[in-house]
This record gives sequence, structure tokens and C-alpha cells, in this order.
Amino acid sequence: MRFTFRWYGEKDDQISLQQIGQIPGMDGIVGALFDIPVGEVWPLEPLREIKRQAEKNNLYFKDIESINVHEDIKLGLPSRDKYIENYILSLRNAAKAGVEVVCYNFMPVFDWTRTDLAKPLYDGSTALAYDYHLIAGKKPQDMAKEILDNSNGFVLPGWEPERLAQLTELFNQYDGMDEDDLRDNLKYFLQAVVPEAENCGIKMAIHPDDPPISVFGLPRIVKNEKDLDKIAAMVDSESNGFTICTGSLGSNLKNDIPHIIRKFGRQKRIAFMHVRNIQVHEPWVFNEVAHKSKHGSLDIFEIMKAIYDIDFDGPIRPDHGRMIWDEKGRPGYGLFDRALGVNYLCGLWDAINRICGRK
Ligand code: CS2
Ligand code: MN
Repeated sequence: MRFTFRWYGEKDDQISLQQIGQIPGMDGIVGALFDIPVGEVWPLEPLREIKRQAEKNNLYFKDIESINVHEDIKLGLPSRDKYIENYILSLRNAAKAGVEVVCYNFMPVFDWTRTDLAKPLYDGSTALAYDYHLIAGKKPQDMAKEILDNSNGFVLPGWEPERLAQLTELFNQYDGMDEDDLRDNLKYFLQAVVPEAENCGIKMAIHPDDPPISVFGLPRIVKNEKDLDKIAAMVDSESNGFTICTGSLGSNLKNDIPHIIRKFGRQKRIAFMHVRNIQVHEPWVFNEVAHKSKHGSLDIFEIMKAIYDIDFDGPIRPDHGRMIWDEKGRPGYGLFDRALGVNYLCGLWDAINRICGRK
């Protein structure tokens, strides 16, 4: 298993590769080409450049998050074939640069959604939060504006201004689409892309919907075990894999995360682990917290134990963190709390391995 840390690139990340390399136990970065508009082919050279920079700091670059899927693919428009072709070319270039895992999501319009990017917690730290009461009756346009206004000037993945400029039009295009329609479009995409991924040695890793519930009436199809079963059945291949994001799936307490990890891990379908903790106050009211189990609703020890039990050998990363120690940064992606979080995970991992006697 490799411990990794998401990195937004030299230009866009306030955190340097050297700082990431100084985190104890860190093996690699999770990178992406943030400047390439969704749907275009990712060129080889800049990917190789990330790898070179990472390696200079003794870090791997084997994992991408995310090559985003063009809306026309999710909408099933005739133009999707061209975008699928481009997607495949991007995968081939990624493979040439040494990439093994590619995270993506299939959420219509929005990536992750929160109602507060800096909710004050009891100890003076702040964290991302979601409260469905605050979404009820709100227009997606207003919600998007609030997110942008509160992002400390950083562009947030999934909330790129170009995408938001077309919000009204996008909502009209999704009008009348239900979960089965969206699933058909995912299947079409996977049937084209997975054999190619398999050929070049890449595992695709779909990220769960965050939060795993319909938002603004849009269909969502990666919410729970049943949804994952359906996706696994679309193409029978280890390259048709999952990102198990504990904070996304776990915001629905009915999702038994250790069980999900064991089940899909044994089927060799887990390609990527995102581990973070959240505090669920009532259904669809939650905020992110420090990684340690006692601070939230998830049992992080049990989660790490399940990861051990499936002999997982892919990437794991701390997902979002709180803002602590007066750090100013991209919401969810500061240095301090994620570094603390990954060390907690490393500690649990070492202890489990010692006690269970594997390494
Ligand atoms: C994050 C996402 O919300 C999360 O948990 O990990 O931003 C994630 O990077 C994307 O949804 C993956 O495409
Ligand atoms: Mn995640």
C-alpha cells in the first residue's frame, strides 16, 4: 500500500512537494493536470514533468485524481464518442507516464457539495460541512456563488468557474433524467474505456457521490453498496474499480464501510482508498473532523483493519482536513491537518501489521 497526498501542482498549490516529502511515511502524490479543460486529451509531457518533480522529492506519482468525465458523456449526447476517445488517449498518456490508478466521478453538474466551507468547530478549527436544511429552497446558482466566495481565492476541483457559468443550461439538459438513464450512460462509458484501461495497466476508480444523495433533484448513482454492485456488474474487470471514500459514503450511517471494503476488496475492485472522518449529527447534517476515531462517527481503526484484511496494495490518502493553526489554504486541503491525519493512519497501519503479523 502506498500513502499518498493530493497535490494541486506548483502553480496552484500553496504546499510544496518538499513539504509533502517531509511528512513521515509519505510515499507519493496524487496529481492531475488542472489546466486541461474537461474533455481534452491530457498530453504526456506535463505528466512526465509531475513525475520528475515528485521523484526529486522521493515521492511516487502513480495516481491521478481526477480525469474528469465530460458532461456530454454523463448526458449520453451523440458527441460523447469523441470525448470518450479523448479520455482513452489521456489514459494511454497517463500510463506512459507511469500512472496506475485514475480516480473519476460520475456526478452530474457538481462534484462534491457542501453548505459551509469553514464551519467553526468546538476547538476553533474550521471544517467543511453539509446541512440539507440550508440547501432546501436554495437555487444551485446561489449555492455555487457562496462556495466560490468562500474558497479563499482558490479554484476548487469540481467548482471551476467555466463549469458554473453554464449552470442553468446544464440543469435544463438533465431535466427528466433518472438514475437508470444515468447508469446507462456510465455503462456505455465503462464498456468503452475499461478494456483500454486494462490494456495499458490502469485501474479506473470511480469516486462515490459526495454527499451520497440526490442534490437539487439531480440523479446520483454511486451512493451505497447496491449502487457499487451495479457498477461492478457493468464491466467485469479489475480495471473497473472503486475509490472507497469513507467520508463520502460514511455520511450515510447506513453504509457499513468496513463491510463494503471487505466485500469489494475481495472482489479486487478497490483501486483507491480515501480515508477521512466525519461527525454525523442527523441524516444529511454532518461536518468533517480530525481523522482520529474518537472525534467522529466513523471507526477509523476498523476501516484500516478492513484494508489490512483485503491485503490492499493500492494508494490510500487522507482526504480532506480541517483548517488548524491559523493556516490559510484551499478549503479541505491544508497541510497541517492532513499531515496529522495521515500519520494517524500510518500509526494504525503499523500497529495492525505488527499485531497481525504480516510485515
Ligand atoms: C473528494 C472529491 O469529496 C471528496 O471526497 O475526494 O473532491 C474527489 O476528489 C472527486 O470527487 C473525485 O473525482
Ligand atoms: Mn474522497
